[in-house]
Amino acid sequence: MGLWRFLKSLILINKEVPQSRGMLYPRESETREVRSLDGIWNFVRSDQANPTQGVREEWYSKDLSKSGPTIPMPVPASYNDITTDNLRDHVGTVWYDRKFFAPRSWAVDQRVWLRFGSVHYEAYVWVNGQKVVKHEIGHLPFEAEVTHLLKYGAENRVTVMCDNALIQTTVPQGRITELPNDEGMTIVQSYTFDFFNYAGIHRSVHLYTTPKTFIEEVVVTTNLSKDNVGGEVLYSVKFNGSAINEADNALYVRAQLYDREGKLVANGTSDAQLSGSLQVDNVNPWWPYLMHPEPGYLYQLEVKLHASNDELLDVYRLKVGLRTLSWSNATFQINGRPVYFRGFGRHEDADVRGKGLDNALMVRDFNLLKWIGANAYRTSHYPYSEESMQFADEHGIMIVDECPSVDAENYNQELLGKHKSSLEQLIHRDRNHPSVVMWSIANEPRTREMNADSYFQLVANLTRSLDKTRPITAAIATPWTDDKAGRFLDIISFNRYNAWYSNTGRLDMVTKKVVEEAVAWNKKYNKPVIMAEYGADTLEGLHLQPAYVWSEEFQTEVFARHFKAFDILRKKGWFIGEFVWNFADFKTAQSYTRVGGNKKGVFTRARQPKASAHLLRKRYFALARELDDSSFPEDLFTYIADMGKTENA
Ligand code: GCB
Repeated sequence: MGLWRFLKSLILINKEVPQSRGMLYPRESETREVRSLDGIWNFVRSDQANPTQGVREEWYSKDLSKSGPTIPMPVPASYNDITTDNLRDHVGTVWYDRKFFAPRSWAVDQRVWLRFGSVHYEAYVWVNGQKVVKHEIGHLPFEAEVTHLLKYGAENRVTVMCDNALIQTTVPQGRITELPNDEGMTIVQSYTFDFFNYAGIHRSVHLYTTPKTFIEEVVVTTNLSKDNVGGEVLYSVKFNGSAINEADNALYVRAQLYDREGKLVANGTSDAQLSGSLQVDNVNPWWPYLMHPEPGYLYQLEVKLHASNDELLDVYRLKVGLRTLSWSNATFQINGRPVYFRGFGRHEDADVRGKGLDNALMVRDFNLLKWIGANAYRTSHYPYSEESMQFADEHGIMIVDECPSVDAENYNQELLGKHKSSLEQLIHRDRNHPSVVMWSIANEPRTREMNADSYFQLVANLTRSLDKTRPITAAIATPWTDDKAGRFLDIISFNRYNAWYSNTGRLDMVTKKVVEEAVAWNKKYNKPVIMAEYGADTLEGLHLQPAYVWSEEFQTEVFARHFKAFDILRKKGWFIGEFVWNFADFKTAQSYTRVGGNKKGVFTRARQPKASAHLLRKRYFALARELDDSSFPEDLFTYIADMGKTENA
């Protein structure tokens, strides 16, 4: 590398990132229709050695089946575990297509949008052979208008090319190498992060209609009075389309707020900028699970866009939770009450469907979260489905919302741009969710590396400029002595595996080390601290007494030693949460340290409890009782003996 290029690589410049538009979750209303394109699509994998063949041969210009044999592929789902051959480890492009009808009624006075909840990693989309959109970075939605490309009252075709290749400038990063194998040379994808790089059309595909002039964006923030009795909903709307009458600014919005029973509790008309506020008396604030008898209280906000002649143009409804967040160098508060986080790092991961959206799994997971008494989780290590965010709103589960940056290293300008863009897209998508209480801007970035400070300063600055209402964290594993990113965060999260990756098997080397490390982080940055990951791989059914690594006894003991540390730390005032790694077992790349995947789950991959789940449940409910006065579930303690507690009859 020449001197100039070397010097240039040291400087990271703050460049603007593209701004997301639209992308409201598709909902039906009297002015909108929604159609799902989920189902079985046709699928072709490209020749790994010839990944651009399909583009050169224009496979999108006709049915995929005309270019070669196709196989059926479910959408949404990862494609990796569907077949019985080596599709699992395919590197590069794959193709999907399907046909659909566009009703004749859509041809008049409507606009039609094609929306993908997530395609991992890079997606190219064509409709009837015309390119409509390209999107990079998985786990985030994207959409395009297809009004002029559709044949109405006729059959249409949508084609998707998806590329799973991860390189040093993708988020997350990976490496592609060419290695000799028994047939000659082959392409190998490697990555440092610890979950399988599942790929494909992971979330639902929708077609939806809007009127010609429609509500493109709604942003909501809320305030509560000091005594939590009075509430305020501030809304701001953007429209798209030409205003019906001459002056664009003649449009206005009518906003109505309904409570859970459907009673109108506030309404108002916007100003000329389509912003306004609604005042709510005797408000039901949004509270986390077990912090209040009625957690997750949601109102419905009805937004009606009107032309100046009062003609109703568009209607969009969304759920709104009224709550406030505040934080200092020692606490995190919701509605003025201190919060102690008890929960998990998780993954979107399941047998067969990989990272594909699965409502049965999602509902089961929320039932387990509530059973175990958790009040929060981190969306490690990427944005989770929009449906799960809505579910968290409704159930009062707090979310530490993480962007897809994991194990970031070799900081460079292109990576910085995409990392920032992933946060811009995440905040654009999730800003209205009351459940989202914190942004996590990275997991285990290599924060001792050169440039880590300027890189994370720029990432944190962007995040703050987009949302001032929530604090910023990152889950850091770099030793506190070497870390260069913590000073740009509001809350320090650290990941550490005492008795597992360090001092393996030494249960007597946990408690003190956890306390010492948390204290050191707090001393260095004077900020609240969360232990965002701790745990031990555990093979369900392996029992060894005395505790030995991989056994259920060992996981239980590791947890108990951490609980002791957390209770010492809680007394210090600035220690605000504990997250087990992981909620459930999950698939990883093949490695000799992983038996069928990462087994640090408290639940198995099939979502059944290991022994540690019962212990954790007792702890989480004990914390809820101590801190928020909630009561114990009846089955929390198994009857063993009278223990002298019952009165003699
Ligand atoms: C970590 C990572 C997580 C891994 C975990 C482990 O620090 O953040 O992605 O799965 O450790 O089990 O090694």
